[in-house]
Amino acid sequence: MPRIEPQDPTLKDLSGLHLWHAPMSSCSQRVRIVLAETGQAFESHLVNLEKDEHATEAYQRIHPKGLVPALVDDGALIIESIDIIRHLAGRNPALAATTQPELLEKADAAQLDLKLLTFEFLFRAAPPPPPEVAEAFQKRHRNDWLKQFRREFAAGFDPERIDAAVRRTDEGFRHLDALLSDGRSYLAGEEFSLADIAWMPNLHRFDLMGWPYARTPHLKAWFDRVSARPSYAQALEAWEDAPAIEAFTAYTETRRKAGTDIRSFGGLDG
Ligand SMILES: N[C@@H](CCC(=O)N[C@@H](CS)C(=O)NCC(=O)O)C(=O)O
Repeated sequence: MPRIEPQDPTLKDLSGLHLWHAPMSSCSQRVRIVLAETGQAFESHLVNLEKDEHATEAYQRIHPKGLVPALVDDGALIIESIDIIRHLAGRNPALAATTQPELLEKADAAQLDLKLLTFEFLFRAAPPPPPEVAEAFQKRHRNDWLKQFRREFAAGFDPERIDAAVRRTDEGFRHLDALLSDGRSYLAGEEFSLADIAWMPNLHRFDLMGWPYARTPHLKAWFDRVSARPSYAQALEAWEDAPAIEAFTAYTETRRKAGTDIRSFGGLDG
Protein backbone atom coordinates (compact mmCIF):
# COMPACT_ATOMS: atom_id res chain seq x y z
CA MET A 1 0.00 0.00 0.00
CA PRO A 2 1.32 3.45 -0.84
CA ARG A 3 2.48 4.93 2.41
CA ILE A 4 4.47 8.11 2.55
CA GLU A 5 7.07 9.23 5.01
CA PRO A 6 5.44 11.82 7.29
CA GLN A 7 7.12 15.20 7.57
CA ASP A 8 5.53 15.47 10.98
CA PRO A 9 7.25 12.67 12.95
CA THR A 10 4.58 12.70 15.67
CA LEU A 11 2.20 11.01 13.21
CA LYS A 12 4.23 7.83 13.62
CA ASP A 13 3.24 7.69 17.28
CA LEU A 14 -0.49 7.67 16.58
CA SER A 15 -2.33 4.47 17.14
CA GLY A 16 -5.56 3.43 15.46
CA LEU A 17 -7.17 5.24 12.56
CA HIS A 18 -6.93 9.01 12.32
CA LEU A 19 -8.62 10.83 9.47
CA TRP A 20 -8.02 14.44 8.45
CA HIS A 21 -11.01 15.37 6.36
CA ALA A 22 -13.56 18.01 5.48
CA PRO A 23 -17.30 17.50 5.94
CA MET A 24 -18.36 18.11 2.34
CA SER A 25 -15.24 17.21 0.35
CA SER A 26 -16.01 14.41 -2.08
CA CYS A 27 -12.65 12.71 -1.44
CA SER A 28 -13.39 12.74 2.29
CA GLN A 29 -16.92 11.45 1.71
CA ARG A 30 -15.70 8.31 -0.03
CA VAL A 31 -13.30 7.54 2.78
CA ARG A 32 -16.00 8.00 5.41
CA ILE A 33 -18.37 5.76 3.42
CA VAL A 34 -15.80 2.93 3.48
CA LEU A 35 -15.33 3.45 7.20
CA ALA A 36 -19.10 3.32 7.72
CA GLU A 37 -19.55 0.26 5.50
CA THR A 38 -16.81 -1.60 7.32
CA GLY A 39 -17.75 -0.35 10.78
CA GLN A 40 -14.27 0.93 11.57
CA ALA A 41 -14.02 3.60 14.25
CA PHE A 42 -11.72 6.52 13.58
CA GLU A 43 -10.51 9.65 15.25
CA SER A 44 -11.80 12.62 13.29
CA HIS A 45 -9.58 15.64 12.61
CA LEU A 46 -11.63 18.22 10.77
CA VAL A 47 -9.88 20.57 8.37
CA ASN A 48 -11.94 23.67 7.64
CA LEU A 49 -11.34 24.33 3.95
CA GLU A 50 -13.53 27.46 4.00
CA LYS A 51 -11.14 28.92 6.55
CA ASP A 52 -8.10 27.71 4.56
CA GLU A 53 -6.93 25.50 7.41
CA HIS A 54 -5.23 23.33 4.80
CA ALA A 55 -2.83 26.22 4.21
CA THR A 56 -1.45 26.07 7.75
CA GLU A 57 2.12 24.92 8.21
CA ALA A 58 0.95 22.25 10.64
CA TYR A 59 -1.47 20.71 8.15
CA GLN A 60 0.99 20.83 5.27
CA ARG A 61 3.35 18.81 7.44
CA ILE A 62 0.62 16.16 7.60
CA HIS A 63 -0.44 16.23 3.93
CA PRO A 64 2.46 17.35 1.70
CA LYS A 65 0.07 18.60 -1.01
CA GLY A 66 -2.08 20.44 1.54
CA LEU A 67 -5.26 18.62 0.51
CA VAL A 68 -7.78 16.44 2.29
CA PRO A 69 -8.09 13.61 3.11
CA ALA A 70 -5.09 12.16 4.92
CA LEU A 71 -5.19 8.95 6.92
CA VAL A 72 -2.86 7.67 9.59
CA ASP A 73 -3.25 4.01 10.43
CA ASP A 74 -1.12 2.97 13.40
CA GLY A 75 1.53 5.50 12.46
CA ALA A 76 1.43 4.87 8.70
CA LEU A 77 0.47 7.91 6.62
CA ILE A 78 -1.56 7.44 3.47
CA ILE A 79 -2.84 10.22 1.21
CA GLU A 80 -4.95 10.10 -1.96
CA SER A 81 -8.52 9.04 -1.31
CA ILE A 82 -8.42 6.08 -3.70
CA ASP A 83 -5.32 4.68 -2.01
CA ILE A 84 -6.94 5.28 1.37
CA ILE A 85 -10.15 3.44 0.49
CA ARG A 86 -8.17 0.54 -0.95
CA HIS A 87 -6.15 0.38 2.23
CA LEU A 88 -9.24 0.46 4.46
CA ALA A 89 -11.08 -2.11 2.38
CA GLY A 90 -8.09 -4.42 2.57
CA ARG A 91 -9.44 -5.36 5.98
CA ASN A 92 -12.75 -6.30 4.40
CA PRO A 93 -12.12 -8.62 1.45
CA ALA A 94 -15.79 -8.69 0.42
CA LEU A 95 -15.69 -4.99 -0.33
CA ALA A 96 -12.33 -5.03 -2.04
CA ALA A 97 -12.56 -8.30 -3.94
CA THR A 98 -15.15 -7.34 -6.51
CA THR A 99 -13.56 -4.06 -7.38
CA GLN A 100 -12.43 -3.29 -10.88
CA PRO A 101 -9.32 -1.12 -10.59
CA GLU A 102 -10.23 0.68 -13.79
CA LEU A 103 -13.39 2.07 -12.15
CA LEU A 104 -11.37 3.40 -9.25
CA GLU A 105 -8.85 4.97 -11.60
CA LYS A 106 -11.64 6.64 -13.55
CA ALA A 107 -13.16 8.03 -10.33
CA ASP A 108 -9.73 9.39 -9.41
CA ALA A 109 -9.25 10.93 -12.85
CA ALA A 110 -12.71 12.53 -12.70
CA GLN A 111 -11.62 14.59 -9.68
CA LEU A 112 -10.12 17.51 -11.60
CA ASP A 113 -13.27 18.10 -13.62
CA LEU A 114 -15.42 17.64 -10.52
CA LYS A 115 -13.32 20.29 -8.79
CA LEU A 116 -13.48 22.78 -11.65
CA LEU A 117 -17.24 22.35 -12.03
CA THR A 118 -17.86 22.50 -8.27
CA PHE A 119 -16.05 25.80 -8.05
CA GLU A 120 -17.85 27.19 -11.08
CA PHE A 121 -21.38 25.97 -10.38
CA LEU A 122 -21.49 25.86 -6.57
CA PHE A 123 -18.68 27.80 -4.93
CA ARG A 124 -19.21 30.87 -7.10
CA ALA A 125 -22.40 31.33 -5.06
CA ALA A 126 -20.25 32.78 -2.26
CA PRO A 127 -18.75 36.25 -2.50
CA PRO A 128 -15.03 36.25 -3.37
CA PRO A 129 -12.69 36.31 -0.36
CA PRO A 130 -11.28 39.68 0.75
CA PRO A 131 -7.95 40.38 -1.04
CA GLU A 132 -5.92 39.88 2.15
CA VAL A 133 -7.39 36.38 2.61
CA ALA A 134 -6.64 35.44 -1.01
CA GLU A 135 -3.10 36.79 -0.64
CA ALA A 136 -2.50 34.93 2.60
CA PHE A 137 -3.50 31.67 0.91
CA GLN A 138 -1.09 32.35 -1.97
CA LYS A 139 1.67 33.07 0.51
CA ARG A 140 1.11 30.18 2.89
CA HIS A 141 0.09 27.28 0.69
CA ARG A 142 2.92 25.34 -0.97
CA ASN A 143 0.86 23.58 -3.63
CA ASP A 144 1.55 25.60 -6.79
CA TRP A 145 -1.18 23.84 -8.75
CA LEU A 146 -3.80 24.66 -6.14
CA LYS A 147 -2.67 28.27 -5.92
CA GLN A 148 -2.88 28.67 -9.67
CA PHE A 149 -6.32 27.05 -9.66
CA ARG A 150 -7.49 29.60 -7.09
CA ARG A 151 -6.16 32.46 -9.22
CA GLU A 152 -7.86 31.10 -12.33
CA PHE A 153 -11.13 30.74 -10.43
CA ALA A 154 -10.91 34.35 -9.25
CA ALA A 155 -10.22 35.54 -12.80
CA GLY A 156 -13.09 33.44 -14.22
CA PHE A 157 -12.70 30.10 -15.99
CA ASP A 158 -12.53 30.01 -19.75
CA PRO A 159 -15.95 28.76 -21.02
CA GLU A 160 -14.17 26.25 -23.27
CA ARG A 161 -12.51 24.72 -20.23
CA ILE A 162 -15.90 24.38 -18.53
CA ASP A 163 -17.36 22.91 -21.69
CA ALA A 164 -14.58 20.30 -21.93
CA ALA A 165 -14.97 19.34 -18.27
CA VAL A 166 -18.73 18.89 -18.69
CA ARG A 167 -18.20 16.74 -21.80
CA ARG A 168 -15.67 14.50 -20.04
CA THR A 169 -17.96 14.16 -17.03
CA ASP A 170 -20.83 13.22 -19.31
CA GLU A 171 -18.66 10.63 -21.06
CA GLY A 172 -17.70 9.18 -17.69
CA PHE A 173 -21.32 8.93 -16.58
CA ARG A 174 -22.37 7.42 -19.90
CA HIS A 175 -19.64 4.80 -19.51
CA LEU A 176 -21.03 3.85 -16.09
CA ASP A 177 -24.56 3.84 -17.50
CA ALA A 178 -23.46 1.46 -20.25
CA LEU A 179 -21.93 -0.91 -17.69
CA LEU A 180 -25.14 -0.91 -15.67
CA SER A 181 -27.30 -1.41 -18.74
CA ASP A 182 -26.65 -5.18 -18.59
CA GLY A 183 -28.87 -5.30 -15.51
CA ARG A 184 -26.15 -5.56 -12.86
CA SER A 185 -26.99 -4.04 -9.49
CA TYR A 186 -23.63 -2.43 -8.84
CA LEU A 187 -20.87 -0.93 -10.94
CA ALA A 188 -18.54 -3.91 -10.76
CA GLY A 189 -21.23 -6.60 -10.78
CA GLU A 190 -23.71 -8.04 -8.32
CA GLU A 191 -21.70 -7.10 -5.23
CA PHE A 192 -21.50 -3.63 -3.76
CA SER A 193 -17.83 -2.68 -3.88
CA LEU A 194 -15.24 0.07 -3.65
CA ALA A 195 -16.10 1.04 -7.22
CA ASP A 196 -19.55 2.10 -6.05
CA ILE A 197 -18.16 3.96 -3.07
CA ALA A 198 -15.62 5.80 -5.20
CA TRP A 199 -18.37 7.15 -7.45
CA MET A 200 -21.16 7.86 -4.93
CA PRO A 201 -19.87 11.30 -3.85
CA ASN A 202 -19.40 12.36 -7.46
CA LEU A 203 -23.03 11.64 -8.31
CA HIS A 204 -24.14 13.53 -5.23
CA ARG A 205 -21.97 16.52 -6.11
CA PHE A 206 -23.28 16.78 -9.67
CA ASP A 207 -26.82 16.37 -8.38
CA LEU A 208 -26.31 19.59 -6.41
CA MET A 209 -25.33 21.27 -9.67
CA GLY A 210 -28.56 20.10 -11.32
CA TRP A 211 -26.94 17.45 -13.53
CA PRO A 212 -29.52 15.94 -15.92
CA TYR A 213 -29.39 12.32 -14.79
CA ALA A 214 -32.37 11.49 -16.99
CA ARG A 215 -29.71 11.11 -19.74
CA THR A 216 -28.39 8.02 -17.97
CA PRO A 217 -31.37 6.12 -16.50
CA HIS A 218 -29.35 3.07 -15.39
CA LEU A 219 -26.93 5.29 -13.53
CA LYS A 220 -29.81 7.18 -11.96
CA ALA A 221 -31.38 3.92 -10.74
CA TRP A 222 -27.98 2.82 -9.38
CA PHE A 223 -27.59 6.12 -7.51
CA ASP A 224 -31.09 5.80 -6.03
CA ARG A 225 -30.07 2.30 -4.87
CA VAL A 226 -26.69 3.13 -3.34
CA SER A 227 -27.81 6.40 -1.78
CA ALA A 228 -30.42 4.44 0.18
CA ARG A 229 -27.62 2.62 2.06
CA PRO A 230 -27.15 3.58 5.71
CA SER A 231 -23.50 4.44 5.00
CA TYR A 232 -24.59 7.23 2.66
CA ALA A 233 -26.74 8.85 5.35
CA GLN A 234 -24.11 8.31 8.02
CA ALA A 235 -20.96 9.26 6.14
CA LEU A 236 -22.18 11.80 3.62
CA GLU A 237 -25.54 13.37 4.44
CA ALA A 238 -25.00 13.64 8.20
CA TRP A 239 -21.86 15.71 7.61
CA GLU A 240 -23.55 18.20 5.33
CA ASP A 241 -24.06 21.78 6.32
CA ALA A 242 -27.75 22.55 5.69
CA PRO A 243 -27.28 26.30 5.00
CA ALA A 244 -24.52 25.51 2.48
CA ILE A 245 -26.74 22.98 0.69
CA GLU A 246 -29.55 25.56 0.61
CA ALA A 247 -27.21 28.18 -0.83
CA PHE A 248 -25.98 25.74 -3.50
CA THR A 249 -29.53 24.77 -4.44
CA ALA A 250 -30.58 28.41 -4.72
CA TYR A 251 -27.49 29.27 -6.80
CA THR A 252 -28.12 26.35 -9.16
CA GLU A 253 -31.68 27.59 -9.62
CA THR A 254 -30.50 31.16 -10.27
CA ARG A 255 -28.08 29.99 -12.94
CA ARG A 256 -30.70 27.70 -14.41
CA LYS A 257 -33.05 30.66 -14.82
CA ALA A 258 -30.24 32.72 -16.35
CA GLY A 259 -29.44 29.87 -18.75
CA THR A 260 -25.87 29.61 -17.44
CA ASP A 261 -26.11 26.46 -15.30
CA ILE A 262 -24.21 23.25 -15.95
CA ARG A 263 -26.84 22.03 -18.42
CA SER A 264 -26.04 24.92 -20.72
CA PHE A 265 -22.52 23.54 -21.29
CA GLY A 266 -21.05 20.55 -23.05
CA GLY A 267 -24.11 19.94 -25.21
CA LEU A 268 -26.08 18.57 -22.25
CA ASP A 269 -29.24 20.42 -23.23
CA GLY A 270 -29.01 19.19 -26.81
N1 LIG B 1 -6.51 13.10 -5.62
C1 LIG B 1 -6.73 13.59 -4.30
C2 LIG B 1 -7.49 14.91 -4.42
C3 LIG B 1 -7.58 15.60 -3.08
C4 LIG B 1 -8.36 16.90 -3.21
O1 LIG B 1 -8.38 17.55 -4.26
N2 LIG B 1 -8.99 17.29 -2.10
C5 LIG B 1 -9.82 18.46 -2.11
C6 LIG B 1 -11.15 18.16 -1.46
S1 LIG B 1 -12.02 16.85 -2.31
C7 LIG B 1 -9.13 19.59 -1.36
O2 LIG B 1 -8.40 19.36 -0.42
N3 LIG B 1 -9.37 20.84 -1.79
C8 LIG B 1 -8.83 21.99 -1.20
C9 LIG B 1 -8.99 23.22 -2.05
O3 LIG B 1 -9.58 23.13 -3.15
O4 LIG B 1 -8.54 24.28 -1.65
C10 LIG B 1 -7.51 12.57 -3.49
O5 LIG B 1 -8.27 11.80 -4.08
O6 LIG B 1 -7.35 12.52 -2.26
